[in-house]
Amino acid sequence: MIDRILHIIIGFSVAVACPLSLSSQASSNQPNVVIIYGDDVGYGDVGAYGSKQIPTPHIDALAARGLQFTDGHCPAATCSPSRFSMLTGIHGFRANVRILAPNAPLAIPVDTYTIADLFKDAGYKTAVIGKWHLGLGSKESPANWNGEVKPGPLEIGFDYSFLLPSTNDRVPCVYLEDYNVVNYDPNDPIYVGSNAKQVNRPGSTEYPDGKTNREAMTYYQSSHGHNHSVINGIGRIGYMSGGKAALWDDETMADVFVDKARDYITRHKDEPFFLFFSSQDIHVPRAPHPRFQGKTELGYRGDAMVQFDWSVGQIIDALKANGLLENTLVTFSSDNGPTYDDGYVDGTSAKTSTVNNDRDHYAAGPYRGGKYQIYEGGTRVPLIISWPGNIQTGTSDALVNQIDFLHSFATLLELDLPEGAAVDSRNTLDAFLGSSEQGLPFMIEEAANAVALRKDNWKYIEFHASKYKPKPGAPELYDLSEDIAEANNVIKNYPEIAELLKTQLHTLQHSGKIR
Ligand code: NG6
Ligand code: CA
Repeated sequence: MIDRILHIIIGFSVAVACPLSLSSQASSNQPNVVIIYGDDVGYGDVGAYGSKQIPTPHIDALAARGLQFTDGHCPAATCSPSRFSMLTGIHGFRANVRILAPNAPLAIPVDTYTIADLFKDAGYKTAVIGKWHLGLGSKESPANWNGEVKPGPLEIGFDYSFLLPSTNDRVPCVYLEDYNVVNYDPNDPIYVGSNAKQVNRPGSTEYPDGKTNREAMTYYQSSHGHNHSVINGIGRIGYMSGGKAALWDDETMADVFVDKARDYITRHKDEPFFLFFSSQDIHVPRAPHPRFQGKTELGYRGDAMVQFDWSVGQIIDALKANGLLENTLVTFSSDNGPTYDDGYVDGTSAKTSTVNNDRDHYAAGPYRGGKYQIYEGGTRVPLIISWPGNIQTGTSDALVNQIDFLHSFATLLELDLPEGAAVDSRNTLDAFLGSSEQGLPFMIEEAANAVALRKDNWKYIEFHASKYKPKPGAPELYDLSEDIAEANNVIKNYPEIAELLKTQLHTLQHSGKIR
């Protein structure tokens, strides 16, 4: 007991006092970097992580060629804050980033240093292809879907973007290439908003309102929310009108992103590039291409994961075809943990569950909770890094977090971060490349209604009021060395440890930075 307390005190002071080492173990310092990012993919949804029900041969092969982390985390348990943190190296709670509404402005101030800026500074070409959900336009000048939609990724370090602007369950249901809506028709102007009356403009195609036309939801019904504009037979969050010729097709979305990514890789094969490939899979509405439907016994959710695995295989294939596999560092991960019924009656909840059932599929693996939640299932996600010839292969139990990509890649590229940039991003390059088993000495986890501090074997959780739960619960403490499933809250047994962790958490939260 006293040992444990001492360990915490000493560990903390060491972490604060030591300047970060900026030495790099890398043998090549200009690899292409491809971040493959899944949406709501859980720890247990990948074969290499124990999934028996979902075949993921391409992701498993990536793991076999690379390093597979067992304690790898996304920065938050929901999409926008997680992505914000990965791109900026700043915790979402510092900027008050929450899940963004369909027409939200860009959540990353344009003067913020991002991971794309870093690669640009290193002379790379930089692109994002896929789901964005970090807002577009500004507060003063909201996104104009009939003109140039900006600011967006191009203002924060990316040279090229091809986007699903928000999420696939939100309007506008169109692709955006750089500043422009793809297949835009000026005779059918696009309006986006939260209020039906506000967006049904004369001259623009009107879509059924799910609130009054449930029968228009022919793909599947919404289970909660997702009942505003109905597009392609699927109810969405938010209203839009117009843009009929520009509407995406949900079932070919993976094909579209893969084509764009393959094309990007081929076009840039002779210069270093950074590609953020951000799949919509396996977020709701899960609508995999018919060629993937029925590939698992788990329904749409499992089949969407098979589709995502195919996408991963396609990116690897494009790298191989261009002779780039050896000189490309590929990461595979997810923006938050798994969820089942997230708004549509797609059969998932009946067939996939965290509780024991005959399907034996545990989307969060052995961990408690999932998307939205502060328990490990919320942020402990698959994390694989491959860089043939330059990385230790196998598995690593080091505690690592995507928020540290920015600083770690800066180390790899031998670049100093600008003063005040990426304040929560720490250099863990050696852990990411497998040359050290030493991960983070401590780490903050973030969810919609809670924050937690992981340190050594302990996890201390503090809840705060949220929209859905105005009265927060009492703090909790788990000993992960004995209780990986966070089943036994031991805060009453170890009040001194809880107190120390609480103090450290508050210091980190209020100091405005982690480094
Ligand atoms: C929630 C939505 C959910 C999903 C989530 C964002 C409702 C009731 N729930 O508000 O369906 O869209 O936001 O998911 O509308 S995320 O992965 O982008 O964070
Ligand atoms: Ca997500």
